[in-house]
Amino acid sequence: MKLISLLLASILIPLNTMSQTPPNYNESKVPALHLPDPFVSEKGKLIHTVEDWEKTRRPEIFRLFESEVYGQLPKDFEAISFEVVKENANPFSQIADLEEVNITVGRNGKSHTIRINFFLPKPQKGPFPVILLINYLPNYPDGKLVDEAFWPVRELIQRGLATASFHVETVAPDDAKTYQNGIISTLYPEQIGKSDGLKAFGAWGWAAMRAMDYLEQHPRIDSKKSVLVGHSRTGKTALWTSANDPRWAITYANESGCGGAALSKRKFGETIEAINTRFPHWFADNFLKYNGKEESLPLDQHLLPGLIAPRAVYYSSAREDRWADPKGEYLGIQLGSRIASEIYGKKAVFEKEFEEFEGPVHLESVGYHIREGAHDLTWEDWRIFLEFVEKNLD
Ligand code: GTR
Repeated sequence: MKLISLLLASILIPLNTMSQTPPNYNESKVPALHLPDPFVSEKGKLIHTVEDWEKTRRPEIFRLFESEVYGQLPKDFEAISFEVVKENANPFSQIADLEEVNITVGRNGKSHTIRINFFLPKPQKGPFPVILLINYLPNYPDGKLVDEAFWPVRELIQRGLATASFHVETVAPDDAKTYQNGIISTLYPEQIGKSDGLKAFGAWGWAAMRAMDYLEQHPRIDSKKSVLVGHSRTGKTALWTSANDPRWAITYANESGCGGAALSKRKFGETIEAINTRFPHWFADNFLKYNGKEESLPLDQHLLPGLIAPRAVYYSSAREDRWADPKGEYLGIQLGSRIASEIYGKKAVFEKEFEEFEGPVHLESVGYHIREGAHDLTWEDWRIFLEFVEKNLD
């Protein structure tokens, strides 16, 4: 199932983008980069201290991402309840407890229910660190809960970690025509039609926050040791979620590319026009203004890790995944980690240029690896990332 969808994706990319400018894969054609300075405020004030950052510059940058890139992520609701149901067999019953949790959220007399699947190591009581994966792969027709190649529950449980996942379809369908048919039209209809209104990434991020609401009150979970993981489209989502929700200790975006880890102004591989054309339901409508006009963006993705700092951020790339621009992803974290190092004093300086290093680079609160192969979240990615988790979850 997964293989077919990946093959289809790689076949579809060139076909779908044929009517637009063909993607650039030539480093010598990357334009000279003029990137906004994280350390100078909109009024020209130099930003040196944590207070300058948190009171002045961070809110400016957050507002730019909210209005120009991702759209709003509303935080208000009136009621939330959790119900543990038993619908599916536990595939790991020897080593883990399974909780299938319906999270119901109410606002303005309406409600919406999302589902998380949650495994906890047994027989230990915990409290356990927890990893939440945002899943978008096609639902399994046989109703099984886990594709182990993508979500290695057994290995996580064996390492003493609890792990949960939800599917984006239970929140907002991943479809340009129907994406509003979840929480957007039910709970937040006033967002529809706004140029900076809630779109699919914001909706999925909202669901990750509701999952955290559950994890936070769970007696067997140490929610201070929480890790949010997303691949590709949900890697982009994970980053925006964590910029909105300080409860995540570590945020991992695997091969999140355009609109995630990678610098848009490089225009290498997937461009803003390409992503907005294929996936108009992901980003705020304002993002359309930058189709073919990356140079006029008042920000770039190197500013995103700073919104998460001093909490930890981890990126990874795959060498053949040129569509996601591995070098642009590396620059995103290399430049983005300056907030962690220069404002928060972390040992977080990426010394080497992209072309020189072999990696992985695991620093204090930031990390990166690149592996051979194509676009996918693989066990190799998890294994290397888990080494970073061990060092950064204390
Ligand atoms: C690609 C898309 C990317 C990325 C990915 C995915 O084809 O162009 O932006 O998000 O799909 O989520 O699988």
